[in-house]
Amino acid sequence: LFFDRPTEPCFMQKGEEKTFFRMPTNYYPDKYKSASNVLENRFSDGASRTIEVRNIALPNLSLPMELPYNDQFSLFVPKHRRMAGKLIDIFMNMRDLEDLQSVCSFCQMRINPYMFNYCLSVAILHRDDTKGLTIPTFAETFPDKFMDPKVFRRAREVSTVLNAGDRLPVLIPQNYTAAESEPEQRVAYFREDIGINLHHWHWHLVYPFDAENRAIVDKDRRGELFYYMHQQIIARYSVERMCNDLGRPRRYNDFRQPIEEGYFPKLDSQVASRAWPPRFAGSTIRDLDRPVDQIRSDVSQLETWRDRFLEAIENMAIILPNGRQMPLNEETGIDILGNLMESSIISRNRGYYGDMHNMGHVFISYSHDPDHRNLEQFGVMGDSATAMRDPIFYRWHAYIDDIFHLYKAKLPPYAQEKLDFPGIRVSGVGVEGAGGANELRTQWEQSTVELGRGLDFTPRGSVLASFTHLQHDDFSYVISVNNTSGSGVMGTVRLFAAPALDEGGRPLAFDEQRRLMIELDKFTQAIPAGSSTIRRNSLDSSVTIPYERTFRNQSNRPGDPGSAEAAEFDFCGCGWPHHMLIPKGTQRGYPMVLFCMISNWNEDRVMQDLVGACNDAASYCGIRDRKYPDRRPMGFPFDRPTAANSLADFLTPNMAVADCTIRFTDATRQRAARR
Ligand code: CUO
Repeated sequence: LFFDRPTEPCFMQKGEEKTFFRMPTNYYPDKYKSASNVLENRFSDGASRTIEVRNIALPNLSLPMELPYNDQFSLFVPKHRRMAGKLIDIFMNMRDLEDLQSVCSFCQMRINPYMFNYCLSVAILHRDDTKGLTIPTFAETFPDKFMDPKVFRRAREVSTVLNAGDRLPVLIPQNYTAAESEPEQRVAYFREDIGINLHHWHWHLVYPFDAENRAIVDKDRRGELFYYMHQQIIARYSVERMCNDLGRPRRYNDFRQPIEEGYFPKLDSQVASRAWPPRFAGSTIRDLDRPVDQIRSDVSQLETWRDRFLEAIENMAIILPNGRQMPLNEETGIDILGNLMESSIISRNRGYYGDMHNMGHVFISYSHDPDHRNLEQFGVMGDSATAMRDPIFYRWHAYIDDIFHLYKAKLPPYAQEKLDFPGIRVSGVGVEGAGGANELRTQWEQSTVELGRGLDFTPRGSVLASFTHLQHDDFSYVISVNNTSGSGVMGTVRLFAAPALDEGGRPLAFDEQRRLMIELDKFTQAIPAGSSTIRRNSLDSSVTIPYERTFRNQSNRPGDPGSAEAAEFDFCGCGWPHHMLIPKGTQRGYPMVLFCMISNWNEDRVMQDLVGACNDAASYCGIRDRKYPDRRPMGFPFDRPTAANSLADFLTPNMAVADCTIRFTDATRQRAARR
């Protein structure tokens, strides 16, 4: 209930069943204290259930309460990160659920709603006694971070005029942030996709930057996953651009040059009652001096940190706080660099390597008001739920990615025996679906998302918004294998796809193509002796989560009892949205190459128990409370350069490729109510 109606007082009602929280008088915020009796009577009236909130000795909340209730909240701003880290610790340290409930009741009207939601989500995700608790999707709680604010006006109108059952969905326009004359708009469907932005928000929720409880931050191969998940975003976005006659994103590597791309988000913050500031084309990042955010940092600082990374990569060693060098090796180097670069509290030397990636977000997000003279808040780059809307996100991360690749380029190419799986031959791979053999089909699809939860102070009940997103027809991979080892073996099937041609229509150089390889799926497979065929449904991808999990609006809207299915999904919301599994393609048919490798499971496996874990979108998200389920470097076998001149030269017998096309139809279908 703490997630429902985020800025309303915690006198909750769920559907027809009204629940009343009886709070100790001292829990009421000052503005309501004198009226606490009136409020009690008003909200307990007709309640079928009363929850007595335990009166506990409250922890010291002064640090998190420093953020004004009606301000924006950014995980990238160091001060906000510290405040959130403190609040996470408070929530984590409450000795039982009742105490957690008490402190939440106290906090809800005092703590900034964005920060409250974030910290409580992190705590629920990490506390032993809250695992399995269903939390509404962030797009329902704060729909203002995901869609055109005109929608809310219409939704309020609809809610006020009509009863829940009679309300028609409110339409979210498909292209509302720029005109067609802006070339970047061609990929707005990707940048502004609700599911993609939810995935990114969720990823950063699963991997918080700051908390006293180190275990929350210090997760298995966290730094490497930071590198890999964002590398894949850049690869996917690059391919998406290429399908739309745009070049790959240019790295944002010269911090003194203006940023060519502007971005006008057309989002309003319902909490802060402010429009998100735009960034005009040709803006340049400037030295920051914003006492309100406790930020004072010069652009030259970013350059210094960058140079230190380049120096570390040059030397293949980082400098530790005690002045000693720590070598970057094949096993842990990328993880160490990822943690330094992001950075989080597990950075090995924040004093020297700083906070490069996060502060890049901060510099860009304040380029319109670097000294706060206009009292403006950060732009969309300052929030992990909105950053991916802005074209500069991809230019910044393309540069971060490039630095990681500089490092990867210093590692030796994989030797033949690391790639091969003796006795296993993949004789063919292909896809089958509605488009026939090796043709994938895409189109638009119209779906709905629940807004009722995020609309404060309007009549209760469901109100849906319908929006249009990319979708593809489901398909299957068909893989022919020949096992001559004489007995059954276990293998890991790795599926990737990359464009066949560059922007000029020429075959892509292999070194560029490997960096555009997008992971489609990865799974463990028993391979019997002799010839066999593996069929794998695209819906089972280890990269994606199903549509219902991304949005969770069908089974779990306010008023519906949380279904068993919803409970099972609980907090496994991290995962690339399935509807964005494959790029849009083109109407003519966009040529891609599909790649399949079967590697030796004995060299890949991580022995662990996966019962009850969220493990079906592990490729980009890892597995909750477990190790990353693949011992190989993330991105294997394409994460390092090789001597091969072409993909064909690179192949060992346990690999196969197929030419595929993605054909896009410019038509919109309605999403079936449930699938
Ligand atoms: Cu995910 Cu830059 O880290 O946004």
